[in-house]
Amino acid sequence: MSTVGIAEIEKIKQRIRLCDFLVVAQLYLQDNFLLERELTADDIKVRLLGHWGTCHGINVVYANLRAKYGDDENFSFILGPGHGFPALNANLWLDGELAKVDKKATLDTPGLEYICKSFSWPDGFPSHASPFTPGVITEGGELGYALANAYGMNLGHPEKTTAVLIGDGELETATAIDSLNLRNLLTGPKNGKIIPILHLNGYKISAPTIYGRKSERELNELIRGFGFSPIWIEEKEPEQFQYALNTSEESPFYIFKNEKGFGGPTRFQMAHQIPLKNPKENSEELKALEYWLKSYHVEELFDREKGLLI
Ligand SMILES: Cc1ncc(C[n+]2csc(CCOP(=O)(O)OP(=O)(O)O)c2C)c(N)n1
Ligand SMILES: [Mg+2]
Repeated sequence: MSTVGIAEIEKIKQRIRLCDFLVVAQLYLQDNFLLERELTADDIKVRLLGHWGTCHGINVVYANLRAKYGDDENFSFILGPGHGFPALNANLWLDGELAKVDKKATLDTPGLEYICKSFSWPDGFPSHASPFTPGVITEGGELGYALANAYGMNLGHPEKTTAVLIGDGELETATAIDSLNLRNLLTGPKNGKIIPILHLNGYKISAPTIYGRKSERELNELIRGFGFSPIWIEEKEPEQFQYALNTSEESPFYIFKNEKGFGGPTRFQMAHQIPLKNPKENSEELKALEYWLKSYHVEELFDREKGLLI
C-alpha cells in the first residue's frame, strides 16, 4: 500500500513528464521551446552536446524523493551521474533553486526559454553538473565518489538523511564499490542515514555493465555481503517507488531497474548521449524529434502566460 494519495501520485508523474521534456528541450532547442509552431531546422542548436540516456531515471528518482522528503532541510540528494546535468537543472529550475543563484532562471516562460537555450551553449550552462550548480559539492564529470561523499556529508550529523544515486557503470569504479564498506565504519548514532540507490539501467556509454549482467540473486548476495538489504524497484509507477521508500529496513540499498533512455526515440532507446544526431540537416530526424518532444504534451504542464500548470 502506498502512503501517498492518487493526487500526489499524479503530481509525481507530471513532474517527471515535464522534467523529461525539459531535458530534450535543453539538448536540442534554441527556439520554439514550447512547440507553439511546427519545429524547423532553425529551432535546433548548431552543436548538440549532452547526455540523454541517464536523464529519465534521474527525473524519476528526483521526483519520488521530492514527494517523500519535500523541503526537509535535513535531507540531501547526491547525484552520482553528473553527466545527467540537464535532468538536475530541470529539477533545480522547477524547485526555484536555480533562480536563487541565477536571476534569469525564473519560473516562467522567459526562465524556461533561458535554461533550455543556455544549456551546452557558449557562456551558458556546461554539459555536466559543475560548481555553478546550486548544492553541487564536486564537479560532475568524474564517476565514483558519490557514495563516499554522502557518508562524508553525514559524518557527525545524526539528524541528516542523504540519498545517493549511483550509476551501475559508476559502481564498477573501485572508489564506488569500496565505498560500500563505509557502512561498517560509519553506521551508528553519531552519523546520519544513507540511502543508496543503484541506477541499474544495464549500460555505461555503449557497453553493458557488469551489474546489469549479474542475475538478481548474484546482485542481492553482493549487496547483502556489504551488510545492506537490497530492495528492488522495477516498476515505473510512483506507487511502488513511494512504497519502497517507506521501508522499515535499517540499511536499505535500493536497486532501481530502469531502461536506459526510456521515452526516447525507439531506435535509439539505449543512447548514452544524443539519440538523434543531426535533426538540423536531416528532415526525418527533425520529424522524429518533433514527435518525441510532443509525446510529453508540455501544453498540459506549462502555459506561456500562466506558467506552471502542475
Ligand atoms: C572515473 C570515470 N571514468 C570514466 C568516465 C567516463 N564516463 C562518463 S559517463 C560513463 C558511463 C556511466 O555509466 P553509468 O554510471 O551506468 O551511468 P548511466 O549513464 O548509465 O546512468 C563513463 C564511463 C568518467 N566520467 N569518470
Ligand atoms: Mg548505467
